[in-house]
Amino acid sequence: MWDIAVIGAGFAGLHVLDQLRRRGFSCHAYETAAGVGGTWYWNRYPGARCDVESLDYSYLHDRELYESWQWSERFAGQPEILRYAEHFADRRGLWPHITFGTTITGGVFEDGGWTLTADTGERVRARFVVTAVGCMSAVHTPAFPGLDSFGGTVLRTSRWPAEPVELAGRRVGVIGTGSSGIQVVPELAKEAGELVVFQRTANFSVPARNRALTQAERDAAVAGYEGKLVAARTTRFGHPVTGTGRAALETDPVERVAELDRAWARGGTHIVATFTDTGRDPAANAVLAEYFRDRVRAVVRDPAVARALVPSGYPIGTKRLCVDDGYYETFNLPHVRLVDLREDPIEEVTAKGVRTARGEHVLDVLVLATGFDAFTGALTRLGLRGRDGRSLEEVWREGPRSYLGLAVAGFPNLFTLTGPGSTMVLSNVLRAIEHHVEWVCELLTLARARGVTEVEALPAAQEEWVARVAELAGRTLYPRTDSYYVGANVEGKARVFAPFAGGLDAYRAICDGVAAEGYRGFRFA
Ligand code: NA7
Repeated sequence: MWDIAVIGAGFAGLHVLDQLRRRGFSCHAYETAAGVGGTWYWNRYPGARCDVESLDYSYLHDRELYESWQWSERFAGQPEILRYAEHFADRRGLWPHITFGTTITGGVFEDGGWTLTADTGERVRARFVVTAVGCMSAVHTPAFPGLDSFGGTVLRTSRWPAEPVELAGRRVGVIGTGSSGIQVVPELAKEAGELVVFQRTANFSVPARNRALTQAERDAAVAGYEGKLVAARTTRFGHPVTGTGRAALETDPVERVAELDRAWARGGTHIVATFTDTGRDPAANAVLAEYFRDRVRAVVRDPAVARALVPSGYPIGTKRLCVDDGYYETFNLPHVRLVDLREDPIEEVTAKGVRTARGEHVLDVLVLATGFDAFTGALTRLGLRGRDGRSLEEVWREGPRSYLGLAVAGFPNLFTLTGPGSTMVLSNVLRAIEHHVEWVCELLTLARARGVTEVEALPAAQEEWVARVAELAGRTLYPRTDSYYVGANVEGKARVFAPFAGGLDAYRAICDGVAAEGYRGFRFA
């Protein structure tokens, strides 16, 4: 029996596997993919790029790695981030401790440990299980009638083939205009003979202004390493995001636009932090939203297309802000068409293409950029059953319930890195991962020292946490909008805002307090 089984070998899985091994635990990881990297293994679509800057989207716990790794671009692309994950696995000698091509599909807690079962038929015994399955790894394919009958090629951005896809001159359709769709569309337009973009909800998007990093920038990041460690503990996102410190509604309108112009010219998501009130005050939010809408109108030449691309009906920031490279410009190209599904909905996928209310769009390739069963899907799909035999899927039917996002009452000896109820993608996920790994490793080390063999979140602590997460969400504008944050993209999923919205700094302080009080809210046996 392993001391600990780790599920997943993305950034969280690799780090926790390494830290546990360093602490002398016997442990092993199981991974569906044929390699490490998680998100960055699967999402190989052209244009896939991180929306957090490379110098922040890096492990910090390994100073030497931070100082030696040379990111080439401000926002690294998927191939480079995957190389980084592989480099980390090499450096720490993790490969022999991971079984690839193996998906955990079931687990029961019995005789003081977990018995996991895999799709390969393998059975794994482990005292503890740490899940590192990611926030957005469970692919969600909407039930488009006739999808199986399509005679061309169906590609998913989240499962893009490793080998090059021949698209030159072909008729390509893309369903979905979230971060993935918005990144892939300009790249597909470079090759496709014809490109049809099927949009259900227009998103807010900001230009990345991606570019090569200079050696001076890399050196400055290394020189600022200590500061980054401090920021990981003391900032809302885990890295500094500086705005003007002023409220939009208290700033002169001309000055307001000038500030936003500066942020727009710099590129990236930090623009949403320009003013202090746009995340909570609907009137301030409307000012920011209108600024974005004007940018779309200024680029897109066809007024009807511009109207459809202009986001409306929900506050900016309540769906994840997209970061693009020439997305709106793409719609000025003669071979690119937008289909606004609000006016012209999809009726079915046919053998030849996609039929909307107004007619059939003949395609050779259909790209699905339709997103994920976010936050909970990857966990509920593990088929874990708790103490009373109920599955996580059943227990979470009305929404996820966790303590600190890291443990679930009734599921002893289970820790869920970046689980629902933690800050997840509302913070720099690398910073969240490093915090969770350190915290869980400390707990496990203490448990071992005390001869504890069972650790479980108490129901009362969990209820309190669930209420706190809901209360914090209620103070934001997020719950008003249909998004994956509330599970609205998955038919039949309970509408619950899953992340802890209080910021990583506050979250960490709470976790520190829990640990300082002898892991308050946990039962040790
Ligand atoms: P997202 O952000 O969930 O985007 C999915 C897109 O697919 C979005 O535009 C959806 O429209 C659209 N969608 C989903 N279901 C349908 C149906 N049934 N019909 C038409 N269109 C549909 O996933 P991404 O992969 O783009 O990004 C995920 C995260 O990865 C991102 O936030 C970053 O953190 C990186 P909707 O808006 O729901 O109307």
